[in-house]
Amino acid sequence: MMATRRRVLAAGGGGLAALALPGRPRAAAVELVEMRGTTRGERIWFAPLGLAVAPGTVLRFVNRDRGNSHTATCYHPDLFGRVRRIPAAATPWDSGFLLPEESFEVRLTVPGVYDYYCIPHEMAGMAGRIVVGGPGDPGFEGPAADRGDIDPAALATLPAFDVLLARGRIEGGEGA
Ligand SMILES: [Cu+2]
Repeated sequence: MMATRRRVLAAGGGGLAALALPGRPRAAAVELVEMRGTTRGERIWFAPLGLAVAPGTVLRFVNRDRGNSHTATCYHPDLFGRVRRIPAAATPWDSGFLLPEESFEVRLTVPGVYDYYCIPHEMAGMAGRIVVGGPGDPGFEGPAADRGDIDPAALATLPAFDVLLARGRIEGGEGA
C-alpha cells in the first residue's frame, strides 16, 4: 500500500471564522480535485478543471494518475518567480510532487480567482482555476489579466471566469 502524504495549510487569514458569517453558504468540508491521465500519458488534466467554492473550503488534490507524478502549484512570484494569478491577500501553495494516490490539502479563505498548474505538465495544458466566493465579497479579486507568463496551452485550458461562476464546476478532461 502506498503511503499517503497529507498536509494541511491555512492559506490566508480568516479560517473557520468565515463560516460563521450570516448569509454565507456553508462551506463544504472538502472539495476534491483529481490529477488524471490517460494510460499512456498522452493527456493529463485536473478534474474538475474549474471549481467555484465558498470561502473556507478545503481543496484536496489527489493524484489518480498511475503513470505520472503531478503538482498543484499557484502562479505566484514566491513560487518559481511566476506572475501572480491568485488574490494578493492569499498565501500561495505548492503541493510538491504527488506520487499516485498521494494527496495535498489547502484551505482557501481569501475571495477571488486562483489559477494553478502542474510544474512538469504546464506546457501540456495541465492547469486549473478555482473561484472562492464571488464578486460580491469584499476584496474579491477577479482573474489575472496577464497573458505573457503562462503557457498558452495552460491559458487555453483555464475555464472562462463568468462561465465557471455561473456553472460552479467545469469538468473538462480527456475530451476537452
Ligand atoms: Cu502533471
